[in-house]
Formats: sequence, structure tokens, C-alpha cells
Amino acid sequence: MSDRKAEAEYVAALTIGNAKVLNSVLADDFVLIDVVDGSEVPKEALLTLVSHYLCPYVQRAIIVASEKGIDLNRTMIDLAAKPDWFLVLSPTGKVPLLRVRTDGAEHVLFESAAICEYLDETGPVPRLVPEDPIARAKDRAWVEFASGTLADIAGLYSAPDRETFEIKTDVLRRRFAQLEQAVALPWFAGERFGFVDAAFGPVFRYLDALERLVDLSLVSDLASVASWRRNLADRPSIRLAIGPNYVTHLEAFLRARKSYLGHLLFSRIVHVQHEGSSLAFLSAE
Ligand SMILES: N[C@@H](CCC(=O)N[C@@H](CS)C(=O)NCC(=O)O)C(=O)O
Repeated sequence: MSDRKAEAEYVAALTIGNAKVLNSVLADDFVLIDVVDGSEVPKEALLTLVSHYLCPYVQRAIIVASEKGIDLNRTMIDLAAKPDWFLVLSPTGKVPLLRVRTDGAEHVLFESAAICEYLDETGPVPRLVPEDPIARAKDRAWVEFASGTLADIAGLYSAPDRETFEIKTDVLRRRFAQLEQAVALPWFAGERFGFVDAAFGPVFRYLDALERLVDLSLVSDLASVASWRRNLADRPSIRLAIGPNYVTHLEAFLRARKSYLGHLLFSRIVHVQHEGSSLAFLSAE
């Protein structure tokens, strides 16, 4: 190996925090990054996650990368005005996408499950996915369960009327009761943090935001789920998977829904006329 390549690989490995993986995928013409002052930025990053700041599926990929010690570059897009380059790259029009530059070529991975598996397989050991086929199959199934839970949460905050809202609340209550039977603690599968934990971190974040706005009591009498939720909230990879304004943005997103929830929250806003201007307060109700 030439001195130049060895040095470059060393620097790139430092930057990515994962020498084993990235050394094997570096092409001869890769760009160096100054890890000390960050002054040189690569023309094309090795791993770039195309993201949206609120997306729970994006968070899964960020959590897995963080657990594996892999740095991801991020490109945020506005899902309400998707850029043309994104529509060309993404077969589904959804985030996350992972752009992987390897051997001078670029690959675009889509679907959070595929992205998480790629990061887990190419990152350093230990693997987050269990070796045992039964444990692995269970993990996959519960990750799907997490996606179903996110869909039900979306159903709840989008419910057009009280009846649908209550049906969705019951559906979610049943889902969390099922989890109570399945969770091992301290993590979903016991001592090993895995994909199911990465998938439920963002689910509980939604729940935190919803519960700050309305009293749903979805998990109040579920001791194991409550304990797991606390463990997830404290896990650095989960805490750091969101930006500083995430909570404000998420609450604004939920409040702005043209839905029963939006109506419920809006009706709790008391408008007061004061010296010709209208002031809005959240009622204590
Ligand atoms: N099954 C996909 C779901 C991803 C997903 O639903 N992403 C949402 C944002 S959280 C999205 O991009 N929505 C844009 C759209 O549907 O147009 C995955 O796991 O990656």
C-alpha cells in the first residue's frame, strides 16, 4: 500500500470512526477530511443519509449508525416539496435513503430496515442482529410491529372525529399491552440492544409528545413497558438521534393537524382581546 493511500485511509477511518469497514470500501480517489478543524469537506461523502428532521424511520438508521460508531453525513429534505434529485434516487419517494460511495461508484439504499442491516453488517462487531435464526426472526417481526405502531399513531393524530380517535387510542393501548408480554428488559430482547430498541425509541418519542398535549394513559399500568421506555429515553444513541428543535417542531406538527387532535388542542386555546390585539393562551384544562 502506498504511503499516500495508507495516510488517507487512516484519516478517513478516523473521520468515519470505523477503520475496518471503510478501509475496504475506499477508492483510490477518495477525498480527505480534516478531522481536527473540519476545514476540508469531501466532494461526495462516503455515507450520506437523506433525511427529514421529524421522520422516525430516519431516526432508526441514525440510532443504528450511532450504536455501531459510524458517522453519517446528513442531507435534510422538505417532504412537502421533494427535490427532483430525490425523486430520481428514491423508488418510493420516502426517506431515509442512504447514499453509499464505494469503489468509485455510488449506491442508493432505501427502506430503513435494509439501511440498518447494511450498517450493522458493514460496521464493527458486535452485530445488533442476533445470530440465532429464531431470535433474528423475532427481531424482524417486532420491528414490523413498531412500524405498525407508528402507523396507528399517525391514525390517532389524523383521526377526523372523536369516534375514530377513541378507536385508535384503543388499538394503541392493545399494542402496548402486547409489548408488555414480550419485552425482556433492560432492552427488548434482554441484555442486548437491538433493532427493536432502535425502532421503538422514536415510537416512545411520539408518545412523549402526544402525552404532553393530551392525556391518553396508553402505558400507565404497564410496568415493563414503562421501564423499557425510560431506558430507551436515556440511551445516548436515541437521545442524540434528533435535532435541538425536534420537540417544538413535532408539537407544532401535531397541533397543526386538521383532525380531532388538532381541534382538541385548538379548543384549549383561549383567545383574549387586549388593547386591540388578540392574545392566545393554552387553557389549563
Ligand atoms: N417503510 C419505509 C417508511 C419510510 C417513511 O414512511 N418515510 C416517510 C417519512 S417518516 C416519508 O418519507 N414520507 C414521504 C411520503 O410518503 O411521501 C422505511 O422503513 O424506510
